Amino acid sequence: MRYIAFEGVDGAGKTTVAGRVADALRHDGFDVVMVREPGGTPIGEAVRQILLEAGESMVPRTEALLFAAARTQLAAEVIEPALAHGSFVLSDRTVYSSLAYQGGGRNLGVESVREPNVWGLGKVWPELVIWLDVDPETGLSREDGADRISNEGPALMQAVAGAYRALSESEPERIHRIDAGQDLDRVVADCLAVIEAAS
Ligand code: Z5A
Repeated sequence: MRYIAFEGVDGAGKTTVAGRVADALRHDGFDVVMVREPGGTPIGEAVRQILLEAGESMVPRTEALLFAAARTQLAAEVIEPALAHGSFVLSDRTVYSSLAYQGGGRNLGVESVREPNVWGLGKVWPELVIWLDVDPETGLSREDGADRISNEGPALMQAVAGAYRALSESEPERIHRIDAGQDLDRVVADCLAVIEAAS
């Protein structure tokens, strides 16, 4: 399994942990491509700016479709070629963020949000999802910057955390929960163990 997602509420440690896992895989001789969502391509970064900095007037369906559009570009331009080349792709957020934030957090419904993403991504779907599970309050306290979505605070993040839990129960073979409240070294070691077991 080469397309690996790092998921979780804000401040769960996705960026930090994905970086440490990439270092370990590279140390073992693997080629690793790291991407982040939204972003990772010129079009995706432009969409990211709109998503994170637009005013409060953005309606939830627009938000969901913009995330899906940025992701579709990333899949075609970066992820599919990297996987074809045999690289690991470690992604800081993926379609599972949309299912949790827009599907669960915004109440659009997981299956409604899945649809445009399936259309956009085709087969380029995360094979392994590492869900860094941390109490949303702890996650928010770890963050040093804020954006339009994180500014909405604990209620949205509790709904998102609940959505991740429900997703992990409905796709247990793909989504692996890691206790991200642990010491960082322990979190990284647990992730590497999951990846090794899935390989
Ligand atoms: N979003 C969405 O709604 N729908 C979607 O489809 C997608 C995204 C793709 C993206 O912002 C926003 O878009 C996000 C979800 C939404 N917003 N909100 N709200 P982003 O990518 O810029 O921000 P983020 O995803 O919230 O990531 P983050 O703030 O960068 O958090 P993180 O990557 O999970 O955490 P971190 O930066 O690795 O770590 C934060 C700090 O905690 C840092 O100082 C670490 O050293 C520390 N840390 C990490 N792990 C530990 C442990 N285990 N112990 C102690 N300290 C730790």
